[in-house]
Amino acid sequence: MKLYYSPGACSMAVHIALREAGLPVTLAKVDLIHHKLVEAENGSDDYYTIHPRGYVPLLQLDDARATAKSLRCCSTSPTSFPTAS
Ligand SMILES: N[C@@H](CCC(=O)N[C@@H](CS)C(=O)NCC(=O)O)C(=O)O
Repeated sequence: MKLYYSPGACSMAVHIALREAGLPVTLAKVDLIHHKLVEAENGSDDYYTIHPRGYVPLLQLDDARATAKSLRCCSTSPTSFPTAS
């Protein structure tokens, strides 16, 4: 799974919860001032193409399901996430 995060933002709680749970996670850092990915993906650094509101956290599972709700990321099993749309 991949966590889009920004240092000092509320994504930190999700990051801590995932680490505490021992779940494997890839991190993608987001510049929240400019809503840009620090490392471009698929040739683009525009974070709005990944999250239309430009918010973190965004947790993507390997099957493309995702959630952008911190509480859901922390309290719900990743296997029950809704399908991203
Ligand atoms: N409802 C979201 C809130 C997400 C949120 O407000 N994230 C803030 C950082 S703590 C953000 O990404 N702000 C970017 C912006 O306002 O452009 C959640 O449950 O985590």
